[in-house]
Amino acid sequence: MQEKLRIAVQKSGRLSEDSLKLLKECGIGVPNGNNQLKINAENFDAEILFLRDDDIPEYVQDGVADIGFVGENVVLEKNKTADIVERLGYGKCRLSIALPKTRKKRTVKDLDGMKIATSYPFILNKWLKQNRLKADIHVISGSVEIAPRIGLADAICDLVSSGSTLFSNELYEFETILKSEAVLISGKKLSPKRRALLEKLLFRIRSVKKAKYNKYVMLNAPNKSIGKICSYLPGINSPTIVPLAKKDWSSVHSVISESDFWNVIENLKAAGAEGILIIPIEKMID
Ligand code: PRT
Ligand code: ZN
Repeated sequence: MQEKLRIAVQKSGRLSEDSLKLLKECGIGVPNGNNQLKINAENFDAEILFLRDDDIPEYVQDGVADIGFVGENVVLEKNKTADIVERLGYGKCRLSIALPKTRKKRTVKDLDGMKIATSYPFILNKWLKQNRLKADIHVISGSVEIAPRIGLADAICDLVSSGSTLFSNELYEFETILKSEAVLISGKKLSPKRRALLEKLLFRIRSVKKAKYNKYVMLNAPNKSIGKICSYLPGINSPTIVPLAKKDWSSVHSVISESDFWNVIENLKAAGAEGILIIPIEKMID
């Protein structure tokens, strides 16, 4: 039988859509499975397994799935044997300790002796130990944010993204203990064929990610300004310079990274660039 890469994806939840979108951008189609547990991917030797996110690390450890798309928070909490092979940039959140607004604390030492409700006992316990704190961990699986109000705990340790859940429960974020995002994990014992498929997928994921963080820029400028303009375009490759029909003018093409995007654009304008076009890049292949 032909070996396929078995890819675990969250069945339904915050990471499902972005994980399937990333696979699609990598040229891997996932047909609508009408609630199936397992489905063959299109255009790639892969099988998609739809699972609860909490189960993904264990399935990967046990070799039921070869790789999985899952939150780093879940990977660290489950503490299974799997490698994080790529950070994926979506599903960003933080695991934080939050306190009722009425309990103003100044240092983490103030957490000593408190009762903290969480669904992340492993990560919290590790953090408490590292900080030489003793707190009483109360494990609950959902709606952690209501624990202080019903008298179940003094504090909570839960995932936060916008902060609105904390706000509406009259809690404030006291200390972040982990920053998390979706990651790709892999089992330790992949067959050579499956490892090769993983490498192929990783190459595609990296090309997609790189394209997202970069933009193609095109601009026109008088030739006398080209030197200065090029100094603002470090880019990956040296810029392309094409003469324009307009005398003593050229068009400059390059790639700039999104992180310092606006600074670069402002510098280019100040240096005499005109008609600046910014174009999204679909894939970037090294
Ligand atoms: O059914 P299954 O077990 O598969 O899913 P689940 O309900 O356990 O997980 P799900 O779909 O809620 O989250 C999947 C993953 O998304 C998490 O493991 C994180 O890696 C990531 N993620 C990113 C988040 C959040 N942001 C997030 N905000 N997971 C949960 N939340 C919750 C948080 O627990 C809290 O209740 O959202 C609330 C806070 O959000 P804000 O925006 O109000 O701060
Ligand atoms: Zn879950």
